Amino acid sequence: MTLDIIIACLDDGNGYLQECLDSISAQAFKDIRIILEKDDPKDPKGVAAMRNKGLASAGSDYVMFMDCDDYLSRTALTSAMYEALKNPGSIIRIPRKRSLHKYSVQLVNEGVERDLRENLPGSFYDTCLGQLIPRRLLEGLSFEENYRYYSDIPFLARLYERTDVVIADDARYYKRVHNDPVNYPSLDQEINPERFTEYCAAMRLAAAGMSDPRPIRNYICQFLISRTIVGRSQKAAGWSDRDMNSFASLVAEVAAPAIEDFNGESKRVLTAFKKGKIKKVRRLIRLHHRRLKFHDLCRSAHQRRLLVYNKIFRKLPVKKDLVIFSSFFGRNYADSPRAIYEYMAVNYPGKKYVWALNNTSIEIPGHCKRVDTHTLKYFYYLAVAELFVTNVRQPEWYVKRKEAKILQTWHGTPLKRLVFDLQDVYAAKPLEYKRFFFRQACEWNALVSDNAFSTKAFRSAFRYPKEKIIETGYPRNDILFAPDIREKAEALKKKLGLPTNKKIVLYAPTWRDDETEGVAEYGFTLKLDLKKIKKLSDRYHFILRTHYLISENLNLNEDEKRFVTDLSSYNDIAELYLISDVLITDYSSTFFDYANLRRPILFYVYDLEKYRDDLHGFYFDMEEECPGPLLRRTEEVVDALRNIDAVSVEYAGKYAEFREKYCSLDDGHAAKRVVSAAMRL
Ligand code: C2G
Repeated sequence: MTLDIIIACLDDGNGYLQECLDSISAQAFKDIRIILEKDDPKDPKGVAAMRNKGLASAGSDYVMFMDCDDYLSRTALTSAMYEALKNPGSIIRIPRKRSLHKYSVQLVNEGVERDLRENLPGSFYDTCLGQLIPRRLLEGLSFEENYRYYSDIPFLARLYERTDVVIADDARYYKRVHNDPVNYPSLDQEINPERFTEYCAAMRLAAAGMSDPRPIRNYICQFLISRTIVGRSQKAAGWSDRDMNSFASLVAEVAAPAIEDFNGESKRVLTAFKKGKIKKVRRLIRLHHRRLKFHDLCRSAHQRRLLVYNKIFRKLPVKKDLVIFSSFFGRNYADSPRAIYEYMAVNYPGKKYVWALNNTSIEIPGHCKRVDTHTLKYFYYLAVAELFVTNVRQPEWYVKRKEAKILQTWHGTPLKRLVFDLQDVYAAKPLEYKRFFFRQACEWNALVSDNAFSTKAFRSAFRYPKEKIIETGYPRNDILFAPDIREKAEALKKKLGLPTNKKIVLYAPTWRDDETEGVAEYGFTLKLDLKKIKKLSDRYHFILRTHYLISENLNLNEDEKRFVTDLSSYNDIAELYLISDVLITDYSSTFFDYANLRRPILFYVYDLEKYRDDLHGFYFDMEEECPGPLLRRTEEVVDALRNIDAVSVEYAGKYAEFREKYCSLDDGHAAKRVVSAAMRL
């Protein structure tokens, strides 16, 4: 059996086309002919025309359509062809999943799928992609070239009347999600007021071409119900009267007989459409969303707090001299917000201070209130505070008021590419991430930068204006210049029960974007082989500390606990720097801070190529600039620790250059400089 794959392409698919072709050439099934129909960017004819051109030259047993920015799972065609052998004459449908990842990363994440598209009954009308179609069934069929978005619908409506559809369950067709709809929207993401007019025309054409239009009638009804009185999308509420009337006449003239198959609210909405009662449709949509809102309020304390925040607290006067601090979303009393608070508490005693801190076991010096981020008080203080000092993005629901100010300290010198400098976004809401981030960054009155390198990166990553950046060194590093760091370190080691007769090694890796465990939760696989590390336990004691986004606990056994202490939940990593004689890290920004101590740094970068080339990308050339060796295996880490003095000598020059470039502003007084700038905001 042979297969023609027709790929309609406008340009190089913004670099995605190669991944599409790679995924095809990687298939075990080889009897494939690729028909690549490139549209002329100067005079584009559209996808339908390209596909018709491809059809004209097709000659294999089966035909499949792909978009140039999509790709196939490794065994997709083997699985599909197996189904074709078992079901000769049927259409073999490869289930579509949306992917946020590059092809190379998706392969690693095979199975880590997000079925982001609800499977509407009959939803196979909306695209011909990823279906192996017996070519003999395509006789007399073509795509309507006047349509930009919905030429698949009439084409499929007639095709499905000629045979049945069999699903190849083990196969996957990945629909690549464009996470930058601002600069590179896919057809689905294009905003076009004509879109629904075309949709209705395509549906009419589909119904007219069918000997039995019942399936498409049902599909039209399902589509309207799913967009108006199912789910939380508010899009239908925003439909123009013109679109509403298009749908109304589509229901009246095409789908009306199917209304009898529905009941309750669905039937009410469809009947209102059929009668052209647009006001009633809008009322039913509003009612649906009010019911959801009420349900939310009953079910979710957060929604109730949000209602009070928006309807009451935001209307209260902003309290002058009230400052609220938050570090890592209320997790820690740490980082630059802590340093700024401790400076202000001494030098601005007349102000009132609030800390958003969920861990009640952490002590906060001085006079301040503390609120848990899950309480109404937190919403209250965020609404009325004059100054909000935070080291991460403000909550999505937070609205900065005119009289209020946000001092964003961020949480490290960026080694990893960020936000607008990222092609692939792995955040919890990838499609909104860049849009949200930009809105939030616009609300920051000032952004603290540790050095010129950070300033440059932040301007590009956040699209943030230079004049609002306070380049002063990092307040969080002031602690590293305190005169009593030795005493503090000894006291802390005793408090933590760490041996004082051994050197302490801190292993502080960052998180991996593709080890998702859930929304903003990541897994962590300890790649440091503790059995080998144990050989050093006569000289060293190890602290393991995973990133705060890592939700998994490190399960150390009793033997390991003799030479390893897990301090992942310890409040402030800056204090752990003080007690550590050596830092082992990877792509974490920790080393830009630790370098202020002039102590050895080792880089355990077992997945450097994947992290740099596939996952995140860097602003910083690690091979070139790291002030310590890049180590790939535990054995190398053991050797480096065994010869740590020689390593320090070998990297002394690079270390000095590194400090000059990244640490020159850190001098123990950054908090003072930041606060005096903040007071002028
Ligand atoms: N951190 C920590 N423990 C770790 C890793 C990081 O306490 N094991 C803290 C450090 O203060 C570090 C900060 O979290 O500076 C940021 O962590 P990164 O590993 O650099 O990763 P990320 O949170 O993605 O921030 O500009 C900084 C970037 O935004 C990176």
